[in-house]
Amino acid sequence: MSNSERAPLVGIVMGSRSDWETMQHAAARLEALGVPHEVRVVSAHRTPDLLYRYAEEAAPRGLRAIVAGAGGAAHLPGMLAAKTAVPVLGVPVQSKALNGLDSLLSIVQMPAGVPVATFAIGQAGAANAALFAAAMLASGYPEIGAALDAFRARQTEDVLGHPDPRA
Ligand code: RP5
Repeated sequence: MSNSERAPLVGIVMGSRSDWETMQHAAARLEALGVPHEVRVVSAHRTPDLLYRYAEEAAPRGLRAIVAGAGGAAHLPGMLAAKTAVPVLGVPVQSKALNGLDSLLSIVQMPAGVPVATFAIGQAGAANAALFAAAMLASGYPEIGAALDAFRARQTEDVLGHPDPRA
């Protein structure tokens, strides 16, 4: 059974199918670390009722974190955070018009009391949000912690093993 078929611990959601190019990097990291997850398109503007339902059902369904990516007027992470106590990790998708600065500011400037952990614009943010979600789960799921430690060790070895950037 693949990690995306087991009862999900992490929900990856995005405002549009067009966000998948970015958000696939979150899914790939969770898959590699053996973190059960699901992937859904949930739009704050086009499917607001679905957004509410997703947020309300997140905790009872066992989700421990939601990685939410959106671009432009990126209200998805903030509105999810408004409707669930499950931690929301926001990923600003790089928009065409403003290169994702709009997305970043939309997500990061939450009012006190409704937190969204905000990551970098684009692919790096998606990858790091997934790694952060895995780190949040590590204390309760030792196998995820071990996978994260192994990933970090490989990453370090890779850098140390290739010290000459011309090679
Ligand atoms: C946002 O609008 C989505 O998150 C996406 O980044 C952006 C553009 O959506 P599409 O017009 O590509 O569907 O809601």
